[in-house]
Amino acid sequence: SVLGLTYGERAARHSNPAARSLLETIERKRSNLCVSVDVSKKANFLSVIDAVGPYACLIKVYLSIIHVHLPDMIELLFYVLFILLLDVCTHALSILPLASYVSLKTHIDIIEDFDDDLIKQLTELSAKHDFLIFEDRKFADIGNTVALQYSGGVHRIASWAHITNAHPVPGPSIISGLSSVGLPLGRGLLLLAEMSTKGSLARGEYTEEAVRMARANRDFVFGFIAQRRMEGVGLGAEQNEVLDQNEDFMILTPGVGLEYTGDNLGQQYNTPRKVVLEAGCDVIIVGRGIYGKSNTVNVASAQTLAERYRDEGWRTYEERLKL
Ligand code: BMP
Repeated sequence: SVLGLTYGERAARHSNPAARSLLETIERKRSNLCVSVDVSKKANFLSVIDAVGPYACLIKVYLSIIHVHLPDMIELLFYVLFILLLDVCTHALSILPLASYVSLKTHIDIIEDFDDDLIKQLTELSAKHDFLIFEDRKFADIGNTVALQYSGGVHRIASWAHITNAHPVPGPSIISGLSSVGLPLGRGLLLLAEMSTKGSLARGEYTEEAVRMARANRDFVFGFIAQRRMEGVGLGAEQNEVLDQNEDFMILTPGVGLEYTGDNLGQQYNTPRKVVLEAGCDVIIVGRGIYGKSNTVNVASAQTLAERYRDEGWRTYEERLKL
């Protein structure tokens, strides 16, 4: 098991540059804390990151929830209308017979327009505080579409996010699509093998398949979003698969909180201790436990709590090493 190794020792066992860099950052900063910054105002978003940055190895963001400013919104609308018009012209012949029940499908997030200053500041903070950036995009489409979503659109995720993630639901082609964009840039991917929510369907055979998909794409997929280490999962004798002694996937775990057991929308929390020591996970992902639940973000308290979660996560890891 890799549980007896330090994060630093494990860095050498990964060929993916983002994985190596994450493990080295964890070791250097003595922090296995990933702060999840799900706040929707640019100013709050950046000030929370500036405050918690010193304590985190990784900052998890989901840029689609940042509000687009009104002027940008109007411009965006023109783009959409323009594209729709183009689409209608190009496909006029095939669409005309269907005119009464036509519906046009777009991918709004591959439209070019966004506040580049936010990305600039985020990247500067990542250098200032020495953390990596994980865009929690949860890709879930066919290979060709995810490649477009990952490389282009409003957010151009691949150009700044060291790490992103995907649902394995479409099968291995989602990895091919994303790695065609991310691998040349030295990016890394996590698969959502399990979820923290009540009643999650990501279990059993689905989780097993996720592990097999990752195993077949080790250069790009370096770990999972999961609730436990999943050792031996996907290695059933009937599959004739051989256990790779060097197998070292990173397990990043959301649904972590010290104060609560859940929210009223299905989220379930475990303590850092349970996650790192009992479940053998590598990185704790903490959101509202740090930046709070109200709309007004208290930066000072976010800083104190980030320090507390970092200390708890690291202490537990050191305890795990001694087992
Ligand atoms: P919080 O600690 O505030 O509950 O936030 C958890 C974060 O992790 C959210 O951004 C959520 O989208 C994400 N997440 C999760 O909670 N469970 C999962 O299984 C996968 C996730 O990405």
